[in-house]
Amino acid sequence: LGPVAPAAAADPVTFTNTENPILGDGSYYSADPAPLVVPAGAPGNSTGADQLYIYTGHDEAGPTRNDFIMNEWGAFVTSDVDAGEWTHHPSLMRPEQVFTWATPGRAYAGQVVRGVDGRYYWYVPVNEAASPASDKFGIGVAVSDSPTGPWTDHAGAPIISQRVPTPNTIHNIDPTILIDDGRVYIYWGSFGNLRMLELAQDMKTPIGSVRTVTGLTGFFEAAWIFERNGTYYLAYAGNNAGPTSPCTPANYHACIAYGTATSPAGPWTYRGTILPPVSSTTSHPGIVEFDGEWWLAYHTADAVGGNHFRRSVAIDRLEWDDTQSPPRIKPVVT
Ligand code: FUB
Repeated sequence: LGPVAPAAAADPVTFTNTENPILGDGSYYSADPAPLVVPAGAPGNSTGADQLYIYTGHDEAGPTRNDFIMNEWGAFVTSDVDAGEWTHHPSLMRPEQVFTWATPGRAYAGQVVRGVDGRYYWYVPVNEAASPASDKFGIGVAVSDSPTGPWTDHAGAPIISQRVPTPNTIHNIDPTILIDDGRVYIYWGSFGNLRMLELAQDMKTPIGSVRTVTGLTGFFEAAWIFERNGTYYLAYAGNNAGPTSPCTPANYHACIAYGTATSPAGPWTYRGTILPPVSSTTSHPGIVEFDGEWWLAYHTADAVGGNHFRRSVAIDRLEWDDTQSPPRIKPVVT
């Protein structure tokens, strides 16, 4: 099932599809899902119903290209996942539109959260034009009064990069944010390196120093932090084939694994896998409670014409085993 209404490239498109991927006809490839609930009456939601936004990157690689082409981020929006009635915003933000210090492209995985002031903050990895580092990724933060924008640069510079706030040598991508009792934490990283930092309530100023997160078996990238009933959960893409892989089967496709902690700062305890390796080499979790149920958004290469660089976002229910302490996530059967 594809778009039902012709529209200009950046206009929202509505379609109905109850299958995975959410948009599977190959007309638009999406990756790195980042769900956000926008309650009825919240700024930007006058529909009268709670809305689930799934922000994504846009995979624009041709069929034979062996690398990402990602120039923009968009979002799928619904008020009822089972009904499958989606509005797709194909292009909500491009790096160079918002961040004067960024180069176009490499619009990798980000996350939108509502700050303590109720505004929408979009944390994204982008390349910093002036960085002398060979890895120019930095994490920028954009702000808006609406979940669909318009977005403006909130910090005027990367809040994290190989230059700031403290020099580091990791791949500064895949930010995920936790707001907990008014305190703000950002986690990020890739290639086995996961870092965290507390931010002030202005959503951009570092508090304290960068910490290394450990204890998550086979952590590769794509961290997703959330809290449920006082337990902190950190889901992530597990390592590819290798001695520490949590994935079954262990191959060159990542799985989604998770750990738990009793505080945002850890220590973290590995708790198992949530999703086996998918058809794309990368995997990327986005977990949210919406409409009284829990959901796992991820991506696969399962759309028409899909491949490792033409991924498409999918969504499944997530169920809990509350007989264990702390409660465990039941593995998703796709
Ligand atoms: O989409 C580009 C990168 O691939 C993301 O930043 C990673 O999480 C992986 O999904």
